[in-house]
Amino acid sequence: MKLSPLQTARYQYSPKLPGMLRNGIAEISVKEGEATQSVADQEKIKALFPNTYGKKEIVFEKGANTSEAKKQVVGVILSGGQAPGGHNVICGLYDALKATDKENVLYGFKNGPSGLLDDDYLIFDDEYIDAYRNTGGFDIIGSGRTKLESEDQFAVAAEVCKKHGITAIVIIGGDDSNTNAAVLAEYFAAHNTGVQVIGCPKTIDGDLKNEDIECSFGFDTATKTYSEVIGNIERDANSAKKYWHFVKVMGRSASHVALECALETQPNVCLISEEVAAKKMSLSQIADYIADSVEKRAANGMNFGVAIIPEGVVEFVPEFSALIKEINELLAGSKTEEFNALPTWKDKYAFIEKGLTPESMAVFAILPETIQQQLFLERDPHGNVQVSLIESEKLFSALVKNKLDERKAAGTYNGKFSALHHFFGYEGRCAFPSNFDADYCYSLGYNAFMLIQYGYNGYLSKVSNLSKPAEEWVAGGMPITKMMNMERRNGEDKPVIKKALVDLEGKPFKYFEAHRDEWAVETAFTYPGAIQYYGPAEVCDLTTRTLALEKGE
Ligand code: FBP
Repeated sequence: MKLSPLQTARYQYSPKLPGMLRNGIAEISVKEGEATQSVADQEKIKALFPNTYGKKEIVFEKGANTSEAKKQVVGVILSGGQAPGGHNVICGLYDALKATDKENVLYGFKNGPSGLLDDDYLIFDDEYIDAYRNTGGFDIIGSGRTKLESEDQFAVAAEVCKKHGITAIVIIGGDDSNTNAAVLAEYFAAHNTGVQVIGCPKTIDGDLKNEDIECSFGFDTATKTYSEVIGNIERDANSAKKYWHFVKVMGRSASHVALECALETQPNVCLISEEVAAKKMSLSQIADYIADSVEKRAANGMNFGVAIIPEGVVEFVPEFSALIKEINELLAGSKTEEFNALPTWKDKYAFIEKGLTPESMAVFAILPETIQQQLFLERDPHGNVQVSLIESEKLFSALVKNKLDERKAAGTYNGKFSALHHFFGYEGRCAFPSNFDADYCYSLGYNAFMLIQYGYNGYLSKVSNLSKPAEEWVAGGMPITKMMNMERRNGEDKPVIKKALVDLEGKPFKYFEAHRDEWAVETAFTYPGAIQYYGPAEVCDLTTRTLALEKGE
């Protein structure tokens, strides 16, 4: 494989560990804190996790290692969407495992959780690991979205572990995968398998965070990557002064990615889905909100700008989610065939008009035709509309254009509006991890092994105090059950880790709210530039603005 100069240089980078993990394995002792309670629904969660509930929070510190000497055979799984730093979690895990005992073994189950069920694996050695240090991607073993959630799957997993003498499984995943890690841990404990399960918090979406987990890994690099490009687009817009750019960013339901990019780049507009839901905004109100910025800037001679749109926003518009529900029902069962058999879009439109309520039809009617067709043509295997595929950046620019045409006719607007569209998601998920993510991930993996070595089961690897230099980070573990509550999922009450949406009372949103009116009218763009890997710490080791604001910095 031909290596780029950066890749060669990154192989040599030594990730920074928290101070308490720096003196070598023999000098890592454990301090147990208080017994924990789940964040809500304590009785129910306790009943569901009788073997793993209520365990103590733990913190590592410098001191004599008192863990029991035992050969460890660990299996690791990457679960879900790629996030920069995943390779370093595995490198940190491998290094701690080998530093403890050269005879320890690390299995990598391939292509996500299905690798464990299919017993599809590789065994890591130094040469293999060294080719992935500090690199982006999940290609070290591949990832997948199979969910490990049923008793049958757990029984197969237990068999596979027994076959290889596996003592622990590390699951690197988001809120769902770590919820399942907790259920698997409970199963292993209840069946006396002796196999431990440790989770690591991953996702670029930033929605796996709570009072224990300050941020999921990958969020830092992904948002820095998007912010770099958004900043470049802003500078282009400010140079040519002729385009409005509508930029959709990934992040699934939560708007953490959009908000962080806005804090980094100060665009004219950034929608926050959670606010749209709280204010019950309609499509028309959102379009007016954006059009106001276009109009005010045009009045100052600035027919250009940048608007950031979070991936999940349309789901948060009440009238739009009602429309989606009706479309799903309209095409349930054999009606899909009936619909597909209609020869022209005009016939299909008449079918739709007949089937929707007048309220939903009114919403449908204002959508651009390409979006109308997307709603009916691109559907998942269950026949449901794939909301994530809706090109909301194009939807909103079209709705804004309609508003501006109306305003032009009314004589209140006399500018030019020319829109360009972008979607940033995959571009950031496999970037070379920033120093922050390289350090954080390596620490999470190293720490995960220490949790295994000290015998913990059903814990999330926890590294905190992240807005400070790595020396001051605090390494330890938290029982996953502590982060759980009961939620209704697919018609059933389930114990889950609560997904973190943007907190409208939180400091990052409040900062944005206090500045956005100015940004909407002025050209207040900021240009973060590319991630820097080498140079002064104040340039290279920066955390996100979100984390800094949350920590009051
Ligand atoms: P995870 O939640 O698994 O970390 O994935 C995040 C994400 O990148 C979302 O932002 C996005 O909506 C989704 O994955 C895309 O999924 P896919 O890779 O299957 O297209």
